[in-house]
Amino acid sequence: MTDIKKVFLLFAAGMFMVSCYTPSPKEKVMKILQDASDKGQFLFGHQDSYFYGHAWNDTVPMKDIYAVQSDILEVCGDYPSILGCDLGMIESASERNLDGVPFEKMRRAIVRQHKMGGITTLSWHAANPVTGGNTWDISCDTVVMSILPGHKYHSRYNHWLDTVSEFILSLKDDNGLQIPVIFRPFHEHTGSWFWWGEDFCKDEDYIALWQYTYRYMTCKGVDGILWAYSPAAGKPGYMNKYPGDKFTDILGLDAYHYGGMEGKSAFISSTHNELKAIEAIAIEHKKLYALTETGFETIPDSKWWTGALSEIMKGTCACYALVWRNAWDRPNHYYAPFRGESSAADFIEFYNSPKTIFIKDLNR
Ligand code: BMA
Repeated sequence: MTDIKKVFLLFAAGMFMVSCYTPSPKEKVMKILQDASDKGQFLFGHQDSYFYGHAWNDTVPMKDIYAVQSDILEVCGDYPSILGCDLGMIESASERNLDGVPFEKMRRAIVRQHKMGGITTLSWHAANPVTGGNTWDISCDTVVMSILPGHKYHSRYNHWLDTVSEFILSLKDDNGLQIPVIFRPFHEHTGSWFWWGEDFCKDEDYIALWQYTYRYMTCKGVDGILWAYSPAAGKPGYMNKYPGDKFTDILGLDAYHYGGMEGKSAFISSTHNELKAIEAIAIEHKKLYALTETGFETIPDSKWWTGALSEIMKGTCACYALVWRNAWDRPNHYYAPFRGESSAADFIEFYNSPKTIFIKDLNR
C-alpha cells in the first residue's frame, strides 16, 4: 500500500471513530454547563423546588412526583433547570431527609428532572458522626480526623458512604445509565457552622476526607457524577482545602445577601468580585464554576432578580446560580418567589432574559 493510501485510511478510520463517539451522560451535563458558561448565560436552580413551597407541602402524605408543583412553576410557567436536593439523614437510614423530603420521592424527582433535560445537585447536611448530633453540632473539633482511615469512627463513615452511594447508584435513566448529578459534599467549609468547618478541621484532614470519599464512592461504582467544591463567601483561603483537579469538576461559591437593602450594593460587588476571582482559578484549573447557593431570605427587595442576582452574574462565566428553599413550615424562610410574592414580576423579567436558562430553554 502506498503511503498516500495509508494516510487516507488512517484519516478515514479516525473520522469514523469521531462520528461513532457517544458522549457519556456526565460529559453531556458538562457540555450543557460549559455551553451556558461560554455564552455568558447561566442555569437557574432552586433547592427542593418540587417537594414543597411557601404555602404548600407535597411530602405528607407522599404523593406521586408526577403531580409536580413548584413555586417557580407557579410564577413563570417553567421549571428550574437545576433542582437542588439534600441527602442529610440518609446516613441514618431515615426514610426522609432532614427537611422531611422522602428519599424515594427525591429519587423519582431526580429521574424526572433528568427526563425533562434538567440537572440535579445534591448537598449533604450530614449528621455529626461522633456525637450523633446534627450537622450544626460543632461541640467537638476532631470529627473529621476521627472518621479518616485508621481512626475510631472510620467504619461508621464507610457505612454512611455505602448509603449515599446506594442512593446515587439508584438514579438511573431509561437505559440504565447513571444520572450525572452534581454532588456537593462538605460545603461552606470556610465558615465554622458545620462540623467540617474551618475551626474544626485542618486543611490536610479536609482534603483527605474529600479524596477518601471520592475514591470510596468511585470504587462503589459512583463514577459518573460531577463533584462541586463550594466554600462560603467572604472568608479567606478559598483554595486552602482544595481537594485537587482530579477530585473536582466545579468550583462553587455560597453567598447570601445579608444586611437588608442597605447591604445590597456591598453584596453585589463582593459576590461579583469573588466570582471573578474564582473565574481566574477556574481558567487555570480548567474547571467550571458556579454560584452554588445564594438568596435573600424573604426577598425584601422587589427588584432582587434583575437588580442584584443578574448584576452579580453579569460579565462572569459562572454556569449556574441556585437559590435556597421555600420552607412550607417557616413563613419567613424562603428565597424564591411564589404567586403573589412581591418580587414575582421582577422574577418574570429575569426569567425572560436571554441570560437565564430554565427547563424550556434546554429543550429548544
Ligand atoms: C438551611 C436551612 C435549614 C435546613 C438546611 C438543610 O439553610 O434551610 O432549615 O434544614 O438548610 O436544607
